Amino acid sequence: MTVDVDPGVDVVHAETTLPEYLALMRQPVDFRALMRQVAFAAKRVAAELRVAGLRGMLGSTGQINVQGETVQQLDSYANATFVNNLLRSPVVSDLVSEEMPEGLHLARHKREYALLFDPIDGSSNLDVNLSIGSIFSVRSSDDVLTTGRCQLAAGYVLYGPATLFVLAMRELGVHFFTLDPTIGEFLYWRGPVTMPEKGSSWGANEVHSASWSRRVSNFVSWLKDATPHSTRYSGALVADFHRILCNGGVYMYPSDSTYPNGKLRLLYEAAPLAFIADCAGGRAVSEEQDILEIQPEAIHERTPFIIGSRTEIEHFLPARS
Ligand code: AFP
Repeated sequence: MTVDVDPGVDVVHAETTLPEYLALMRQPVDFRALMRQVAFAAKRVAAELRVAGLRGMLGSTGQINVQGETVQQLDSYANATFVNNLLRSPVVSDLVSEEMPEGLHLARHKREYALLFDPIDGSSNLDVNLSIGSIFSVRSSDDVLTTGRCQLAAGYVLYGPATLFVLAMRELGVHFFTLDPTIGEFLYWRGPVTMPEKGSSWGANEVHSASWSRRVSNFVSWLKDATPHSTRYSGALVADFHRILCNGGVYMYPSDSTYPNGKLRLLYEAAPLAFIADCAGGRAVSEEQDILEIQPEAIHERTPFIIGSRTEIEHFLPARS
């Protein structure tokens, strides 16, 4: 298999590894080093997930995290794996994780990258052996609390039947790499990926529908009745977003009476996926504004989140006069 790349750039082929791809695309050496550490952590997590049940690694630690949620043993394992690998990288000077109450500032000779991440997204799927993910956002260390437009790159790892590394970079778009576990490498699979203009599925946790805003409820009626979209909701944002990235459609976690500010975390869930959607031609909004325009005030803040194909998201947005 060969894929089209810019003229003058060596050809990317089926055996191209993630580090080789980034080198071919002339990405900065320090960014390549950072991605190597992220990919290494993801490979460790993927390997652990395959045998976690056999090793007694399922179930909770008995602790509650900064979000007030029960910490699963694998949340804790994955967080430690990401942190320990990133601590080894001299190019990372700040770390923000869903599982850590405070950000970590590392003593480095220069401030360079910040990595903001959710080590395991969709933890309730762990004990039932369903798909989960890891989400990450790369920023300059000086830009941790700035809008999502300032992200330098973003991506996620989807631990499904195959383990996929999805990476979005503004100038290169969104590309997929598949882990070949027999050689322990993420190999180039496809890209640049574009999200279909319109899809045929939508997903949300409808138990909260009674307290959705009228605008959200009207939008859902339109999705269900006017342009029939099937329901798809797995309990793992990465898995649900990946379906939409590939096939189009909508995922939403709007505000409701349980989560008046939305459930999802802006910096390491909503903003990176919004950046990926934007690079692929899709869109993400809170109920008020574009996710990429929100000015964060705290590392763990939440936001209502509606993401998907342009046709559907633009239907949700209020008509401009
Ligand atoms: P965590 O496992 O990181 O806490 O994330 C789960 C999640 O934020 C997202 O992945 C799901 O789409 C959403 O929560 C599911 O929430 P409900 O169980 O309330 O539907």
